[in-house]
Amino acid sequence: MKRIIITIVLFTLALSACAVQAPAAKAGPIEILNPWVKAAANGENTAAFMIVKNTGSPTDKLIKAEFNGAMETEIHETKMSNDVMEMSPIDALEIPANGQVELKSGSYHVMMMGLNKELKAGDKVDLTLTFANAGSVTVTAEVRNP
Ligand SMILES: [Cu+2]
Repeated sequence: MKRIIITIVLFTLALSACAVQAPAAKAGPIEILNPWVKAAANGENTAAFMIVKNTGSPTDKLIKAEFNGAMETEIHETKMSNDVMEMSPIDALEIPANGQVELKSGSYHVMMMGLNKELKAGDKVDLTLTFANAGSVTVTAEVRNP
């Protein structure tokens, strides 16, 4: 009896693709990773999430977020206040030198208020982020179901 065992290690490729995440956009030392927007109906509010990485120095600041598909777009933080989660706009989000900040649910996020059309899972939307040092960068974010 003859047995041939062939091992194809395709999963190592998949693993390395996960470990080394290519930035979605770059501005100087600033890299934007995994940008996405929560699906929402026309007229609703939604939020964008991502990792903002500063691969250099000095410290930078995200000072503005723009999205032309909403009435207003702001940078928000979420805080616990008397056991209630509250979010409020902030003027700037500090991105430490050689560090990163994750915008995620329950934390910092880009708030998009009053959508002028429905955002469905799979859609792509462009956001413009402005940093104090690195300048402006346009990021294409995928709409996902939360
Ligand atoms: Cu918010």
